[in-house]
Amino acid sequence: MTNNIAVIQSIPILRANDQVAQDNRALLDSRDIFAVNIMASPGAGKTSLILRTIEALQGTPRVGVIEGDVASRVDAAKIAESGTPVVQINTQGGCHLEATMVSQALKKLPLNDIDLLFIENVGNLICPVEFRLGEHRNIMLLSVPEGSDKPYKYPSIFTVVDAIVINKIDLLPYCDFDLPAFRELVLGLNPQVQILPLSCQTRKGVSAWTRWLLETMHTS
Ligand SMILES: Nc1nc2c(ncn2[C@@H]2O[C@H](COP(=O)(O)OP(=O)(O)OP(=O)(O)O)[C@@H](O)[C@H]2O)c(=O)[nH]1
Ligand SMILES: [Mg+2]
Repeated sequence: MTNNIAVIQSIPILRANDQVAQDNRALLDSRDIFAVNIMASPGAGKTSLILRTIEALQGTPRVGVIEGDVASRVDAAKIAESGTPVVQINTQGGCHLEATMVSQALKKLPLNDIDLLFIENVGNLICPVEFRLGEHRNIMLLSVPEGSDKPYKYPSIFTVVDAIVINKIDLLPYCDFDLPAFRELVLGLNPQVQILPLSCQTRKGVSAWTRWLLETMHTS
C-alpha cells in the first residue's frame, strides 16, 4: 500500500540553482555570449562601471545588461538611455540574484544582438557569492570609501572572483584606503585575482579594465 504514496525528493536550493545555472551557461555558450556577474556593496559603482564600459567599447563587442535590484527600474533606465538592451529583475526583497531569475531575463533579451552580457547583482557582499547564474566570470567592485579592511570581514567574495575593481580612486586623497595593504591581503586569499583600480568619475584606469575584460573574454 505504502508504495502508492507519492514522494517528492527535495533538491537542496543551491544544487537546484546550479542546475539552472548550467542551463543558462549552455544557452549563453550556444549563442556565443560571454557573461560577467558583477557583485558589490550597494552604491559601490556597479551601474557606473557598466555605463563606462559601454562607453569605452563603442559597440564592439555588443553589450547587453541584466540589472538586479530589490526594487525599481532606476538602473535599467540609465542603461536603456545608452541604447543598450537591458532587462530589470526586481527581487522583491531578495538579497541576491538566482539562476532562475536570469533564465527568465535571458528570454526577454535580444540574444542575437549581444556578445557581452553584464549581470549586475543585488548590492550585497555575502549572499550573491553562493549563487551561480551561468556566468563566465565573476567580478567584484569595492569602492574606496568602503575601506581596505573588507577582505577581513567578507573573505568569501574575495576568493571566488576573477577580478576586483577598486572604484572611486578619485577619492583616495580623502580616505584612508591602504592600497598596498589591500593588495597583499587579497592576493593572500586569491593569488590569481586581477586587481584593477579605476575611477568611473574621472575615467582613470577604465582602459586597463576594458583591456583585461576583452582579453579574458577572447581567451575563454
Ligand atoms: N566619486 C566617485 N563617485 C562615483 C564613482 N563611481 C560611481 N560613483 C557614484 O557612486 C554612486 C553610486 O553609483 P552606482 O553606479 O549607482 O552604484 P551601484 O553599485 O550600481 O549602486 P546600487 O545599484 O544602488 O547598489 C553614484 O552617485 C555615482 O555617481 C567614482 O569613480 N567616483
Ligand atoms: Mg546599480
